[in-house]
Amino acid sequence: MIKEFNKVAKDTNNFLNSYLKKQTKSELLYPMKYSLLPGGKKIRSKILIDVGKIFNLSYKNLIKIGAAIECIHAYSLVHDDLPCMDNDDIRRGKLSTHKKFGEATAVLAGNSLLTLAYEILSDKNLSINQEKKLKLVKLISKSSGHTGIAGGQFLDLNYERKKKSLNKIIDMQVKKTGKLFSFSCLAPLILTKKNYRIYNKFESIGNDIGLLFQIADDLIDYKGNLKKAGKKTNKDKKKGKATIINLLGYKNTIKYADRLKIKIFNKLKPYGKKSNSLKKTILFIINRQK
Ligand code: GRG
Repeated sequence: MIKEFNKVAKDTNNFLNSYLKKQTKSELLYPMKYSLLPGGKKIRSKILIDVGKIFNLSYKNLIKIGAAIECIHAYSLVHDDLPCMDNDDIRRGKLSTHKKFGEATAVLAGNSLLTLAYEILSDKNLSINQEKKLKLVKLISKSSGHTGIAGGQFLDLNYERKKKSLNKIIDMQVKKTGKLFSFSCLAPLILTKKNYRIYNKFESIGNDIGLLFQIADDLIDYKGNLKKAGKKTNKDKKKGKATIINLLGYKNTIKYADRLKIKIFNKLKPYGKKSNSLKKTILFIINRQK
């Protein structure tokens, strides 16, 4: 499992490295690289590859699409760490981008990572037809903007120190984290032109994987430590974050996550062995320590 993870991470990083090398030089390239590489677990790319396996898709194309996802993800982390957001000094075991380069540079490097994602998706070297490219661009935009990551982040900041219902917390976490996972699950379907029923099913699988991922992240904050997590922990309680753990407590959150896992696995049953890789990644998500 770790071997498969490492391969996806390595191939994604290699692609991003050579893509950045071909860019016209600018002063922002270094802070962009710092925020993007070698980067984190590349779990969104791994999910994309796993779903691609179910539908027998080309690994090479998926690595490129995954690289675009990782650019948006890195951008969201750079902005998430800013003083006006979650104000964090450490990310991926090193200084967060604004701590290393200053706030203005972090904002601009983040913005440039966002636009890089669109550059990668619309690149002529991504060998898929224009119609599919356009669909990918539209979906990744919806996943990142006010109906996705940015909208979820807005709610997350707004819900601090407020008592929110489970449904409101789930809605916020699905937007903040789930929508990009949902993109990872849907991009392969765009490439294969699957029908609406399957599309809706994988959209909901993606949202649920993202929610599960966010719950695991909150559990790491609750129980983990800086050395293992590569970022400060025990922050959610101090900040009064609206999380499922803060609402339901530790034990009930574990039960909730277990039910969510069973729900996802049931939806994957029709795909038999072809979904084994995705199932293993989901188990990794639940048991991860960073
Ligand atoms: C519109 C893209 C965009 C961003 C602006 C700041 C912001 C709005 C959104 C923040 C969203 C955010 C940081 C969500 C948390 C998701 C999460 C649990 C991140 C940790 O992901 P990992 O563990 O990180 O995959 P690595 O380091 O492994 O890549």
